[in-house]
Amino acid sequence: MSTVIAAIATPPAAAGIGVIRLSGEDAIAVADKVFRPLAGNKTLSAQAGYTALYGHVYDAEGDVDDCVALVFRAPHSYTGENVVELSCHGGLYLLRRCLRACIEAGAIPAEAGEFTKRAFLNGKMDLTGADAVMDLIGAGGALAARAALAAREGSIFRRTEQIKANLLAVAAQNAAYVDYPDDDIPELSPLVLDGTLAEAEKALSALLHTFDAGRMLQEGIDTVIVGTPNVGKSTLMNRLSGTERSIVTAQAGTTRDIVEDSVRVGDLVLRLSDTAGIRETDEEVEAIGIRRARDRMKGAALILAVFDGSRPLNDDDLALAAEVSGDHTVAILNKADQPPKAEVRLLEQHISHIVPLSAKTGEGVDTLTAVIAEITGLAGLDENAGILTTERQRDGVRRALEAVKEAREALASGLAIDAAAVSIDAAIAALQELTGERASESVVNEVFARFCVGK
Ligand SMILES: Nc1nc2c(ncn2[C@@H]2O[C@H](COP(=O)(O)OP(=O)(O)OP(=O)(O)O)[C@@H](O)[C@H]2O)c(=O)[nH]1
Ligand SMILES: [Mg+2]
Repeated sequence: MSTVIAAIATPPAAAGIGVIRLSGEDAIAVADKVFRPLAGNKTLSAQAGYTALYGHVYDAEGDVDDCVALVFRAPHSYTGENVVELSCHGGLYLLRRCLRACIEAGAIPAEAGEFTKRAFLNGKMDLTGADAVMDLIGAGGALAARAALAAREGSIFRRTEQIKANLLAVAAQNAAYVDYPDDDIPELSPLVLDGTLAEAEKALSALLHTFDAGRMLQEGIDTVIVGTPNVGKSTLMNRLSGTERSIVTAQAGTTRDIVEDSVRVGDLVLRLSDTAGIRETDEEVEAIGIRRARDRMKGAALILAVFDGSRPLNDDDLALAAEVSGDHTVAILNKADQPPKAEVRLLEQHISHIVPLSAKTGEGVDTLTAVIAEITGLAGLDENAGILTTERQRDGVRRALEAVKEAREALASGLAIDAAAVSIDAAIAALQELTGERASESVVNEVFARFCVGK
């Protein structure tokens, strides 16, 4: 029998509504001890699932708050157990008092992630679905939210199950052949086996490749705005963030330190840094700012290199263009509201994506958004296909892929099928750990360690 856990499921702040959640076999009985419906002859215990009663919550001192109690009956609830949600007023004092009343009535305080952990243990979702619950809560943009919802509903699970099923089929056939030599079970042909493994390798590496995109979706795209002084970097930062986050003046060298903001551009989230204008200088403070800008560029997933399109490019611009050249750089030809004077040809030698834009009027921002989606690989992303977002998931798929490759190498070097079978089992085990079908307690605990209380 499971204990009854209880927690405040909403943020601890003044709000219209605050929810206390109880889960466990006796959750409804515990709730009955603290909740009295307005219609005096009713009890929560007599209620069917998916129904609500209006009433009051009481503790030893008396009436605490009025509230709506929702009843969910096992297995048709989030956790798969009996669940009651008490929707009270969202004040911290009231919620704590209601929670204490539930605990005095026999519930114990839930640990972080314990509701979802119970959902996993009761077969309501696999471990990748549980991972996605936190991704869903943390999603900063539409694409990330859609991907997390799909994963919550099993998109990663289905993708790995398909791969696992194919591996299991060949492993089972081989085991049957070895274990029952008298039963006329045909031996696996190395060619057929290699075909299955090749397919698994392709599917696993495609899945592994979704990780970079998944991380960008989840955490935002690490983006740095660079350029020579006065080209409009800070104006672009403000345009994208929709606020006056960075100071803009007509003077060169206005931005000295890094200014950061997380901004939503279309369906994507950029973690933007505005930086000091890069040029040759003897001035000490400016030089420090320029060094920071260069440091910030290292490891950035996306560089927005800004150039002033309303004047000819100078030596500093061209040096910078050479410095930032690469396939994750977009050259922004700013001040497109002015007659064009910059020689695009000179930029094209270093940077393949060039977007004319006016940070002042906003013209060209849509094109920039589309180009960013394209070069980060997020444009062609099918968010419903299953996208990896956590290190744990990446590691599980990587281990399965390595094992499949080992199996193929064993076959290619002419070893007996049994040698490959060991690696195939390892690949299956890695996938079973990923979905939690066969995961150790420490793996399960690691997943729920990043959860919040009440979820
Ligand atoms: N016409 C026009 N002017 C712009 C545009 N973007 C920026 N400016 C002007 O260019 C000047 C410099 O803008 P900033 O955004 O401060 O430029 P910056 O690159 O951040 O400059 P530093 O921080 O000094 O390196 C300001 O006078 C802006 O108003 C634009 O799209 N069109
Ligand atoms: Mg600036």
